[in-house]
Amino acid sequence: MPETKPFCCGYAVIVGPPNAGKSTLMNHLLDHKLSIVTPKPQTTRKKITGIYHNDTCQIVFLDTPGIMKPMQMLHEAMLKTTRDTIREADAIVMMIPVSGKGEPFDRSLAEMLFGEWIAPSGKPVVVVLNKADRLSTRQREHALYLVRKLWSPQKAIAISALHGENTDLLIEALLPFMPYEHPFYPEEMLSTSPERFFVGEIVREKIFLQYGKEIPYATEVVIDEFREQHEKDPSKKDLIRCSIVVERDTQKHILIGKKGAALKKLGQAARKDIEEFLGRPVFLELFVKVRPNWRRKKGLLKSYGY
Ligand SMILES: Nc1nc2c(ncn2[C@@H]2O[C@H](COP(=O)(O)OP(=O)(O)OP(=O)(O)O)[C@@H](O)[C@H]2O)c(=O)[nH]1
Ligand SMILES: [Mg+2]
Repeated sequence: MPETKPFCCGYAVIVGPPNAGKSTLMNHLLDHKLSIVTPKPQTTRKKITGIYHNDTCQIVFLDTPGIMKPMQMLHEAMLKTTRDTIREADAIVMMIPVSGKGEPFDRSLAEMLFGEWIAPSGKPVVVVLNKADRLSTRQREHALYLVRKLWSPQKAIAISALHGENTDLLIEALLPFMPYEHPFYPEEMLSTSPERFFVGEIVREKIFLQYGKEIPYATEVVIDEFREQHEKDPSKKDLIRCSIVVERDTQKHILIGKKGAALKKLGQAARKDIEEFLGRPVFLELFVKVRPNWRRKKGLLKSYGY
């Protein structure tokens, strides 16, 4: 008789600098676009739960905001999220992005990450060197050697989240640290966050992709109304009313564009992805509001869920 492995379950937090590929990794593991991904740093602002299932384990992945030097109250709230999420986890996936030129990774950044955020938690850590598609085999081996020498993690793996390379090794590496014997969530469940949260995130992703400079960073998205009409009457589309909050009038004008063209384009791109995500058609209405300095105002930040 083949030996059957006991079932295991637990929480694994993905921690790393902004733009490392944390959200890309979670999406790849779940085979679902759950967390938004853009080429700009500081895309993820809140904890995103993604539940990975297979026959032998359930791993609840926690995607977190990237670790950076806080410049304002919003950043401090984001970092607090990451800190609190590390506390919840049974194991840490420390993600370091590699570069193809010079040193294989930013050593001072990685040392700060390990010394200030990972080591003090005392939790098991699997280091993943992401974007390894940029390295030759020799460079990969050198980078892994450095990681093992510097921090002696439980495991170190070079992966490409974008191309799904070696991500199965990460699942295997996490299994010994998943302490529970029964799954927490039903098999069809992908996340604990509600649909409306992801709808807001999709709008935010499109803003990050469509606008440049400070616009994405000065923007917050709030779902004012999510009227699910479809379930009661399948001939009706769900209605989503969404506010885009910016800090200044000039930003509002840029968001809206000439004769509303930019906002229209944004709405079209967001609606397409929202419909794909929900699997049903929707009406999406976007409004732009100015809330001066919302990123520095405790009350406003709190009302936006930070
Ligand atoms: N070449 C390469 N690019 C990658 C890889 N993984 C992610 N990227 C790219 O890196 C960028 C950032 O990816 P994200 O997943 O948003 O990074 P993140 O760590 O979640 O970033 P924040 O949410 O800002 O903290 C995107 O343009 C990805 O396509 C990889 O394995 N190889
Ligand atoms: Mg992210």
